[in-house]
Amino acid sequence: MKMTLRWYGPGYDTVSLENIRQIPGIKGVVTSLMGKLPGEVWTDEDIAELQAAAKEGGLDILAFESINISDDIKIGGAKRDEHIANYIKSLEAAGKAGIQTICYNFMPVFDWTRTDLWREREDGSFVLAYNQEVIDQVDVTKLKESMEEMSGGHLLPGWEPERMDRIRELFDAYKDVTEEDLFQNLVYFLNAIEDVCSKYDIKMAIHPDDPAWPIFGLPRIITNKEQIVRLLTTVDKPHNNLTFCSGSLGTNPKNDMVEIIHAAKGRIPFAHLRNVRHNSPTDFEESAHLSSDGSVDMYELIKALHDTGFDGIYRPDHGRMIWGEKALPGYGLYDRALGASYMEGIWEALEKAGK
Ligand SMILES: [Mn+2]
Repeated sequence: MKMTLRWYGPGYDTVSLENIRQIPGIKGVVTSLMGKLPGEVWTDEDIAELQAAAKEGGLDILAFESINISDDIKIGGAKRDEHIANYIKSLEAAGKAGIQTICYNFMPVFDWTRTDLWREREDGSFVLAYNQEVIDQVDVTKLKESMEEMSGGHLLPGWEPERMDRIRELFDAYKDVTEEDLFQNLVYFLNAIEDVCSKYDIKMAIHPDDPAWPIFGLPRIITNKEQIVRLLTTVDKPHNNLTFCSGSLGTNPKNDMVEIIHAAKGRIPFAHLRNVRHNSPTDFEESAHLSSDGSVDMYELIKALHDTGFDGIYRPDHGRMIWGEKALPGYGLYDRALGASYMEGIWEALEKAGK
């Protein structure tokens, strides 16, 4: 498995490529055009510029995370076909540039959701956390302000302010969209992009919903094994794949992630690996990567990837904020580097034990 780190690109990330490059075993970065709104075209020039910036730091781009899907595509709205045509142009540009793994998600309105971006742990580190009781009391129209406050003014991926300004309108637009509608709109999208994906051997890798259950009364369709298997079998084509994310699927203790990896065997080109600690049935926090620090057995997960022949890319996903670092919540350098080394060690042991 090839280790990568997420890098937000020039002007967005606080961690330099020079530092990322010094993490032992790093093979490249996964990144995105942060300035693009969902529905807009990624041009050849946009991608060439981003690739040049990565190259200047000595690293290649191994995947795009993410090319976001517009709400019109998710809802099946008036601009769906126009936005899909734009998405196809973006995929064409990515394919021409040699980038063949594309992460995306199909979550309505909100990308990942947390209630605390700076929860202090016993050891003085800071982590992202989620508490359902807080969510149940939250006024969604004020969520943008509270996220902005918690992020310390950084632009959070998936929380584009332009979209959050229209939050009421968005909730209205999703009001009659059922889980089944959302699923069928995803199938429509995947069928529509099949040709361009086959042309460039592009692997679309859907990211699970985070947290892995419906929130704010909005439908969620990628939260467990049954839903993932349904998607992979409904569009049973090489371009339809999963980003296996232990941080998202692991939010629900009922998910047996080893089983999910086996069920999606051969369809996981990209993995996000990290641990989660469940404090109560309604509260979890993002712990250090080690099995001993959280509720997920990371050895068993990585072994399941190894057993199923995983040869894709992975990233250590989020890390804790440690050693006084100031960075985008979840995306500091130090703890992600520690996590990466830990997981590289597990992989090396599995490789050698298998010989
Ligand atoms: Mn993830």
